[in-house]
Amino acid sequence: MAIFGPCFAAVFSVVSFLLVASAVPLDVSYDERGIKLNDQSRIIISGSIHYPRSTPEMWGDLIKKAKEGGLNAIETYVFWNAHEPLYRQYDFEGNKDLVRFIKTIQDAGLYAILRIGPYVCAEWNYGGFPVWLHNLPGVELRTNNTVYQNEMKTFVTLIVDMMQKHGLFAIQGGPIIVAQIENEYGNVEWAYGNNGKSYINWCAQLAESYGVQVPWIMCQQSDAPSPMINTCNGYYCDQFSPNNPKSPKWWTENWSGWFKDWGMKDPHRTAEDLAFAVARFFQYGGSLQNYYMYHGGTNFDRTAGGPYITTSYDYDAPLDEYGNLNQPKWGHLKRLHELIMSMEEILTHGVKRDVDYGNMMSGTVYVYKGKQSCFLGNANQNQDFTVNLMGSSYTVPAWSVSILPDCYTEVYNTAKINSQQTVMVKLPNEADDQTEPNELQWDWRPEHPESLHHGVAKGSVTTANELLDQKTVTNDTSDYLWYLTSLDLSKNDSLAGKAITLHVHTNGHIVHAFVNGKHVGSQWGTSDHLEFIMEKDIKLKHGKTNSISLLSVTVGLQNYGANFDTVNVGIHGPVKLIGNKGQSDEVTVDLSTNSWTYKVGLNGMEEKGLQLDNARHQHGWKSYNLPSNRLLVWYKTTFKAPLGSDPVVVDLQGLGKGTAWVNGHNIGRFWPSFVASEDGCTTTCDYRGAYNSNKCLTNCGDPSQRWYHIPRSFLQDDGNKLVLFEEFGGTPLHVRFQTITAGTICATTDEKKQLELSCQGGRVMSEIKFASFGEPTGVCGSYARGSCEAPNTLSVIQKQCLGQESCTLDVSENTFGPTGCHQNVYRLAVEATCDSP
Ligand SMILES: *[C@@H]1O[C@H](CO)[C@@H](O)[C@H](O)[C@H]1NC(C)=O
Ligand SMILES: *[C@@H]1O[C@H](CO)[C@@H](O)[C@H](O)[C@H]1NC(C)=O
Ligand SMILES: *[C@@H]1O[C@H](CO)[C@@H](O)[C@H](O)[C@H]1NC(C)=O
Ligand SMILES: CC(=O)N[C@H]1CO[C@H](CO)[C@@H](O)[C@@H]1O
Repeated sequence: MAIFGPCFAAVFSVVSFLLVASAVPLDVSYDERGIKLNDQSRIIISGSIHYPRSTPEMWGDLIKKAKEGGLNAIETYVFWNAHEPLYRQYDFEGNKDLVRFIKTIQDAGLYAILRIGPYVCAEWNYGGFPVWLHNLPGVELRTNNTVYQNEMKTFVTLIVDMMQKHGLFAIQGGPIIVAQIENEYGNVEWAYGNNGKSYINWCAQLAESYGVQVPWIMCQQSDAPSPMINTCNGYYCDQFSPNNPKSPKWWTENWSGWFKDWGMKDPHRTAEDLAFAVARFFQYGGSLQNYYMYHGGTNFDRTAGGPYITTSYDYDAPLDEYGNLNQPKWGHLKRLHELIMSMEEILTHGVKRDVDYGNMMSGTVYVYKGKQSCFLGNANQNQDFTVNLMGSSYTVPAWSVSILPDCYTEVYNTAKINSQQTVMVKLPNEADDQTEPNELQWDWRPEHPESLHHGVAKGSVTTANELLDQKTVTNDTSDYLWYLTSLDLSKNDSLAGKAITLHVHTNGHIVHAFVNGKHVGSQWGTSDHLEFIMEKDIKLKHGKTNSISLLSVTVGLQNYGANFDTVNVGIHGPVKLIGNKGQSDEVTVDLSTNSWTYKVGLNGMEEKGLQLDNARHQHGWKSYNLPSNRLLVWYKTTFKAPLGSDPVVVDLQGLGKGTAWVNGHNIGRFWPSFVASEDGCTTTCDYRGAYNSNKCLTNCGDPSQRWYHIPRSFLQDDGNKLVLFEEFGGTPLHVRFQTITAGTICATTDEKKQLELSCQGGRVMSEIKFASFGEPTGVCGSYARGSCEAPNTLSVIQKQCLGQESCTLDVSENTFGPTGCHQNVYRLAVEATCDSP
């Protein structure tokens, strides 16, 4: 069947016919041009949506918006440690319901790419590996090791069997057309020597052994054994070619933005640069590309990796953390996707010819069945070029690609955005009348520091005459581990009469120290410096037994790098007491080989379950003398859900660091006191030139994350419970609940284009603040009229759009009347306010 035509509507009807037909078995194969579905060559435009980073209630909407954005596939990793948190105890419920997620993709008529890993990286805790795996005797991860390989095989087989049982592979009529084994192993393979090579061959054989009849990929694997397909990950993949000439050119991770660490600013990748990268990939013969991420979402609970990855995993993706369209990125890419899809047949079959104009300016012509399509790509970062193509001349702005589907009319240029920009706003919770921030009623209770009494501690404990790695002791069932010891100063007190310093060397990530139950200091590292030494002046009780309690806290386990799984975490020592430090009579008492008692977790969390706020522990909470700046304290309050359906966030400004729960759901770690440094931000962002994650930063000098997502499905109308565990000290008095919605929409569009204006979530345009068709200048919020304009522009737009959720304008003199300008191309600039109807 031919999938070709100048009209998008026609193309979509053909595509949807094919997708309905995908309920019947689909044969998947590929050649060097790309994937073939029932022997038909296809272009796949896919986007990553990780199911545990949203909720099942959100999945349908996210996938629908991805489809409307012009994608025909959704990609996800499979998260082993989410599914098997404890050895052989599986969890496929709620937002871990992988089958439901794949079926939601299928119901939307999209294809699925399943990257099983099981190593996934993904800024996910420990790269997706369960920590119990690391603690199995004799295990070595990601290499030729029988213990590891048996576990990997057990898990991968479980997932493949589960997909097969539910008929989810293409050959069964399901949506899965591509699967992945391992992940970016090529980046680290050098560190594993011959064992790495033999492991990768074993992975390939394992994948093949399932006989599921989909192509298997290995991204970033330049020695991928046939028939594994080596694919590219990165910001740009146009220069990539697979190691096997029979493999297609596929891009499995096109980074749509970047993730964020605690203490980092907000990274932004412009729509122009992202579109440029995608257009160049297709110009140079790519046929499958995947946005990493299309929706980033939220690292709920303890799923953030890193260490030091924030709870928000927004990624500046086309759909924002909450599932709203990130405009203009979403719309600018949608137009590109629709155009590329309309050229599917010629791109996958056409004879390709490249023209080099010099100065990084290139043209590509595809010819098929008497038709031709052209790309003009300018990779020069500061010079625009005017070039001749088949007798006509075209100007291609620096760092952009023009697409001419008939080699004559420029339908799209990656640097010219004709989609609206949406400025999102946060609105107060009208249901709770929170006009004053301290309307919420707070209860609190302390979390008492642990210490040894007569050599023992309450609750589940381990002891050892050494300092143990935190992962080994906790199996990562908690962020928190107490390292407890005591020192008898009744006999040989070499420290008597001296100024005493407590010295703690830790491999990360946070340590709080207590001596005889009294807090003496807290310190933390950063993503660049995980390992640090804390030294504090302390007082000891001479002639008595002194207790020393160190609370070590992890902030997500490392997820990337050669042997990342063996990186130490927690207090590895030395832990010392130093008398008269730096003086001639300095004495050191090394406590590292003392008897240490280990206690996993917090009393309030692991033992009492305060985060669940169940009836069992109602006593012990106080509603008076609300402390601020107190270390280790629990807070709780009750609130009404904001009205409507807009996404809900809680502003945790004022708090230090800890964990938050809503109605028992862990909404993630918070750390608003971790402020990004003042320097390095820009108000304008030049899309030209290669992107990196330090380009185009915002949010300097502000908390790296202040707002935390509460999915609507976690809420009931009234009586919602927010519980906070505060670790550093802060105040809950500024906490408030808000909704996120479109506030202002802006657009500038060239003549002869269609412009759709839309407020999301049932809001309508209440005011057109600016409208000019002619030669307007400026940016959203400060547009200005030019010397000429069509006089009716405002009234035409008011008539068509006011009171509407969305409206589509035909940008031309036919619509707005004559401009009286003498430019080649007139432009429309419009700014509108969105409000409740
Ligand atoms: C941690 O996991 C290992 C298996 O890898 C198990 O033997 C051990 O008992 C677990 N430890 C705890 C504290 O649960
Ligand atoms: C891989 O492991 C197996 C079994 O432990 C061993 O026989 C083989 O020599 C190893 N391969 C390499 C390349 O070391
Ligand atoms: C007393 O402590 C000091 C310093 O730790 C040590 O050098 C010395 O041997 C100890 N003496 C006795 C009698 O334990
Ligand atoms: C893994 C990978 O492909 N990394 C590349 C991503 O893109 C940046 C910037 O283009 C390169 O520097 C990395 O090597």
